[in-house]
Amino acid sequence: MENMDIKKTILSGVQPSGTLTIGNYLGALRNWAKMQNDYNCYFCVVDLHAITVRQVPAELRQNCLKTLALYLAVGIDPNKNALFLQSHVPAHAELSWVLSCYTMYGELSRMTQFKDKSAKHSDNINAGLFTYPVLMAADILLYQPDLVPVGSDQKQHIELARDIANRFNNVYSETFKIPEPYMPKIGTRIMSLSEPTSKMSKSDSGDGSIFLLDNKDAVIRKIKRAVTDSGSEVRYAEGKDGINNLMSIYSAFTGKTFDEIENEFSGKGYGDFKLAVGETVADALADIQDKYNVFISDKEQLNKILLDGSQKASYTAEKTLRKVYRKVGFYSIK
Ligand code: AQP
Repeated sequence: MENMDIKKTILSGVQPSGTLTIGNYLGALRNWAKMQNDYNCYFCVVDLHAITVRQVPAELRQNCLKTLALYLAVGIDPNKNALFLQSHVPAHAELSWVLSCYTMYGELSRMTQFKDKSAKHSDNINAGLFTYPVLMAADILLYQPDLVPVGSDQKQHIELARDIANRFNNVYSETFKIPEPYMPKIGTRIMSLSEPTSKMSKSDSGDGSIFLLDNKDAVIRKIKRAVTDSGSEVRYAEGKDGINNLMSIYSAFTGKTFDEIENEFSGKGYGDFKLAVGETVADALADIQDKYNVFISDKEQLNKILLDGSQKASYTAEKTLRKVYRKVGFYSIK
């Protein structure tokens, strides 16, 4: 039997706030699948985070299962990893409260995601949107992970989680392991096709995002319409945000370097390049979708995976939470 104790631990999650994009895949999921044999892994669907933005309840429930089925479809094995919903492990919300008393207002005010999301949802700038990074710190610190594999957009949140952990450890004694962010070299920040200076997001409507469940026609159409510049040479360069983004996507899916891509398309225009990117992405997604369709149709199996996963996760999470409660001075009757 594998010895779980000698492996390092990783934790990561995705919000079920829509259908996952190739940004979520390249920035996060694909790396999880690669790391699962070498690490003791906790992969969560962070549904508590999703309600910082209004969700339709029936869609949120469905998106949780869809997200889980996508985890499985990209090759994440429920027998090797704990796969669970955040709301099934109450320790996340409980630790979040404690940590919020060790997080400064000024720190939260500096979070760029809060600024971006409050601009996007100006009619609903709720306290949860503001304290989101504290819940994320709790998500992470509960599992004492060594690494947190995420896209670079989450770097600031992980730095805050480290600061909160260090602060707590200094006030009491060593309680939390200080985790490191782990980011892919390519695909760390996939940009919107329609607005290549903003990141691709699953909650964006329109043609800026490629969703993992998009069909081939939609993928080809969106990439054909992707915003580029007035030039015609396929070359990675400052100011060519649209082309740089498509080159990153092509590179991430094919493994080709930027030099190889520039050679492949030398003398050809953006049209040929976009078609090649579209075909490559669509083929990769078709493979994921075939597997997804099998998993999503077996709700009983999905439920069982979630039950097993939340039991595994709760075991570790509860251990950390009990330690924290003891250190801060909560009275225990046990
Ligand atoms: N565009 C991206 N490029 C690379 N990585 C990305 N990630 C998200 N977008 C990109 C990574 O995906 C993981 C899960 O993110 P999340 O669901 O927790 O929330 P998010 O970062 O806010 O993702 P979205 O897609 O933009 O969701 P919405 O639209 O709901 O806000 C993280 O590891 C993230 O780095």
